Amino acid sequence: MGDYTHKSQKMKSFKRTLITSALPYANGPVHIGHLAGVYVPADIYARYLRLKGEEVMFVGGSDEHGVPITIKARKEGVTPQDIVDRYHGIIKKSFEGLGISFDVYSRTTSKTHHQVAADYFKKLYEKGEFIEKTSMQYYDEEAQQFLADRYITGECPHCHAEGAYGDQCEKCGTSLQPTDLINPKSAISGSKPVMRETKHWYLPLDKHEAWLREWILENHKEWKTNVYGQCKSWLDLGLQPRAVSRDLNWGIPVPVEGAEGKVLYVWFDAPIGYISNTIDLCNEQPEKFGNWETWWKDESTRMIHFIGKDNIVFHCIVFPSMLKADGSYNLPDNVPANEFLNLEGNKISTSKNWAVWLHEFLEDMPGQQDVLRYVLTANAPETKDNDFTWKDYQTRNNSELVAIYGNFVNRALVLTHKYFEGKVPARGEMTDYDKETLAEFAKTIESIAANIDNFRFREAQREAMNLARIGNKYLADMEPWKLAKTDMERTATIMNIALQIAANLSIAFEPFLPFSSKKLRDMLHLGDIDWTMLGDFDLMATGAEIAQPELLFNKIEDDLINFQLQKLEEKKKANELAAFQPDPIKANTTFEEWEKNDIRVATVKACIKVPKADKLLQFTLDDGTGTDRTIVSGIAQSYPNPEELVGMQVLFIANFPPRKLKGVESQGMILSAVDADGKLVLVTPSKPVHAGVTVG
Ligand code: B3M
Ligand code: ZN
Repeated sequence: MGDYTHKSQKMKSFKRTLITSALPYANGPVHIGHLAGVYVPADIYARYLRLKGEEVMFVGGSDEHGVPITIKARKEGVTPQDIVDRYHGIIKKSFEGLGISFDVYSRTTSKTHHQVAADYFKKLYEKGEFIEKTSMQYYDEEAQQFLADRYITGECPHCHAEGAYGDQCEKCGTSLQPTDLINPKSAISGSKPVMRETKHWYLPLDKHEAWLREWILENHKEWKTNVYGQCKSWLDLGLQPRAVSRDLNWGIPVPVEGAEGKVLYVWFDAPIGYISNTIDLCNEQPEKFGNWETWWKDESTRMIHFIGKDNIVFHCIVFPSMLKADGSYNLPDNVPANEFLNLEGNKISTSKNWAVWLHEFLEDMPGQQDVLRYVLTANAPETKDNDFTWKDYQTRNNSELVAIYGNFVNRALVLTHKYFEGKVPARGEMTDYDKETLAEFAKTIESIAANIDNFRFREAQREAMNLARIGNKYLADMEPWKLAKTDMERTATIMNIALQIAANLSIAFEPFLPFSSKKLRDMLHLGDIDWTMLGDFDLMATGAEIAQPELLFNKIEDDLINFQLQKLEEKKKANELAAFQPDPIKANTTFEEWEKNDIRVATVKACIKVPKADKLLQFTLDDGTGTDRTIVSGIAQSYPNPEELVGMQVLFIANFPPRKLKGVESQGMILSAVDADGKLVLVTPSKPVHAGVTVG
């Protein structure tokens, strides 16, 4: 087993690696942001270590507690258990579909987990590791329960929108405390909540601050800059005690007396889920994984947490404090958290349905798992937020996977069939160029490993693609299809080298692109592999038969990409419509006030775009006076073919003072409705009327 060298030059030897990946909330499916940030890198790492023959356990599972799940259940009129059953199923199946090679994928509603988490709490409680505090919180007397922040709505104190939540106003984005809300209301019964005293248990993080500072800031300088930086700013702000229980009826009951109606806070139980899932796995496969405690408590085990940046504080500060409070556990060795992936330039949002969902991708794009894995790694948000676009997906497939890797492999196999009846030809004397090619190849292999060891998966995959580039260039330079006419011996050597390179590629790409690597190995009739075989240029024995070639990757045409783009737009629109709320009614007016507006009907005689203004249309109207009236209106984006409006009747305010817009004098204002998506729609009489009549 290997020695693990930290960048900080601290040497540590280890025998096995426990890899955890954040447990996704089972209140929705998994999207490409989760994949790029957490699951694809964790899977690459797990596959790589397994290929190296190391002892690995890769733990995943669903996070099935917490308030959002209860809110979703209430909205749909089902139980929280129904919600988590549904999404756990979808998530688990879609991870399998993408080849995320968890050794265990369990759930925090499991019996094991409830027991393990409750015992964990009890031990800390008995050791005196918690403090108890009472505080005032909103209580719903009708529903007889305390209200989580999200269960209280009211008027936002900043923008005065109705329906702001106790933790945030979604209209203006301000973070709130429940007590900030004007006229708070319970989302459960609609009644006015009252303040009540409640008792909770807190983990005194302030007491852990000193050792955390030393452990992270002194001993883990090798952690990724984004992770180290976030930890440092938390620590520099000073840590506060954190509540580890909640007043809620969904979760793991707090296992001490006098705690009726209280459950463990979801962020207390979720990371313990990593332990419970380890226990489940060791019980299921004791011969393979042995005793669970070896994975959590033995000093020769190292633990790596793969997470997104929003989970850093929980994995670097809160969970380690929980582990330390117990006293018998290892701490994580590294927490290679990623930043966020955006989609087509906008933040991925579950509530706004702006996402590419994994289960839908697998249905829409069958057989393209490796393409998605490739693109997500190529654009992985390792050091900063990054963007996923469908156009880039297509380009990377067509000009990298197809044109470089796929093309090389296809040529190597097709030519072997063409000239050597599908058998690996014998390699003769190698030229200097052959030797240089293989030397460059071997050097690049080392760089893949070094990058993976340092959690730089993007760079590692880029180097793997460089290996394919080396092969592609070799064949392009050697032109065996020309040589075959004159020199079969030299052709044989070239094709032998090309096949050895192809065999190496099927190993080098295995952690990144497991589906196509397997397909390639099957075509080459290559059996079991391991990482040490990389750089061996005798993997393909002379005379061995290879299968008929099939394409490793297929070109992706525009229509597939356009379908995905359109799907995104439609979802966004459907969501905007579903989220529509009418503006609040304005203050009362009077008939006299209203009558001052001179609203009339006109017939459109002509309508053109205003030059150099993408929003403006210039209307020429018959307003019944016999003189044309010109009105400029900002609705060009709703009507891309303005000539089609000719003949239509519109309503306009005739007594607006004229004003100039882009050099055109506008005499009045045309009325339109603002649709839920913000688009303007012209208002027209339900039957034709005489141009110039008044509206009132
Ligand atoms: N479920 C948050 C998330 O999915 C949370 C992670 C738990 S990891 C122990 O981002
Ligand atoms: Zn607001």
